[in-house]
Amino acid sequence: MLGNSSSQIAEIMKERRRKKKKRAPLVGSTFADLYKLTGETLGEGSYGKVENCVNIYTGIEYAVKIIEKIPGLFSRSKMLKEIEIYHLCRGQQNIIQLIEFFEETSCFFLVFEKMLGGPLLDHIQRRVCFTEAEASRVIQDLAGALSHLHGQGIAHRDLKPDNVLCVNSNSPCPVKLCDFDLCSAPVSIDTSCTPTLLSPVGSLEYMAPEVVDTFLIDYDDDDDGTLSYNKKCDLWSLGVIMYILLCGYSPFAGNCGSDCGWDRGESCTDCQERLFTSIREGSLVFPDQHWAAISPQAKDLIGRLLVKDSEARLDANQVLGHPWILHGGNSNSLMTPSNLRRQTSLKDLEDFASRAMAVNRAVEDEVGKVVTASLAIRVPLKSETWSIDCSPLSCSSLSPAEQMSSKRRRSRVNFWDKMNKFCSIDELDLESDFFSKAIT
Ligand code: F4J
Repeated sequence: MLGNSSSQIAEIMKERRRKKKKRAPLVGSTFADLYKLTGETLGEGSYGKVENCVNIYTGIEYAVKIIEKIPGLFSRSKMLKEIEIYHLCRGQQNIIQLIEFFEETSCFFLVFEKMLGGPLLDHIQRRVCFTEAEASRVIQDLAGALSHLHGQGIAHRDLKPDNVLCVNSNSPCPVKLCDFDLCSAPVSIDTSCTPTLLSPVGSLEYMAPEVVDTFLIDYDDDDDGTLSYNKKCDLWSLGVIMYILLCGYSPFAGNCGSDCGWDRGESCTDCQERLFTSIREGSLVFPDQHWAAISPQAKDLIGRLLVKDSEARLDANQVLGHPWILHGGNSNSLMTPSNLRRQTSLKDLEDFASRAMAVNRAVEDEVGKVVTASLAIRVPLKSETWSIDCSPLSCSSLSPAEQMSSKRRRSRVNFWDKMNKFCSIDELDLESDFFSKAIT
């Protein structure tokens, strides 16, 4: 048949008009032309927030990261770098996929695929059963993501549980890594600052810039070893996550044992020193109470990740070849979900994990590793709100008050708000679990 009957043509035209009406405009669209916010906030951080949204034309749900262009805080070049990283990671199954982005007058909108299971630790604490085999799969996924990033010349440097999202609502694995957040508060740090490391006055009085810096894209040839050093920081972080996954508490803790108020957020020099010493010494323990049933292979892998000497630490590909990853863990139920539920605040554990990693990196830097764009940051007194300032290095010895009044670009973080409220094994209420809210 050469042609269609007129009624057929009329039908086709009608169908085309109908389809046309539904088709999304191709040019000049804004975020709001294509997506509708549902009002559910999925996450909030110094970068802005992540909201749930729906594509108006397909009805498919997404997560949108909204970053306001706040003068002095927002950096367009960092925003574009973040987008570029996502572009370099397209198709990688364990890194969240950026679907599209919009630059508008006052905001950037980054539309991501939706992860139905939400943040990893939130997911695990809701479960009745979480096994070594599942933990092994999570670590395999993360090592795969790191292997890809490192292969692209990108070091994450802020790997922490809240940047790990579960794809499905009914299983903790697979997981995907998110948050290539170059735009968060410490954006004021200018990497063109002179890269010199001040020696600390006192054991841990100064910390390196990694504490506040987030990601590093190092497209250089890595002549100075900076990239390989930063890659190894990611592997240390992976070790911390693995430890937390297997028991539900952090590997490093400090507690003087008296009722000093430390766990209520008050100041205790003794606790502070113990914590820092514990991190610095890397004194890793596997208390029998929660670790007796955990396989020797799992402990072996943690022991090869939480090594102080970053050169001796495994790299991402070696993790992928480790027996605990290759053969998977056993199917024994872990105590992680109930231990996580006993934490006063899961968020605080996550924050602690990232702070602990930062301190570890600072300590490593102290012993002479290569650091880019070093800034000295004095560990604040517990009551102080801290200012991180990208001033010339001479300014780093300013008192907190002087730093506060500095006119230079800066951002504030209440260090102790984040640092203190975590639970160590000593602080867990191990006798009771009244607050169980398991749903699976
Ligand atoms: O780039 C990001 N920075 C934070 C962040 C959170 C980023 C991407 C995605 C984030 N969160 C989520 N993304 C997709 N689905 C979700 N949180 C809960 N479900 C999610």
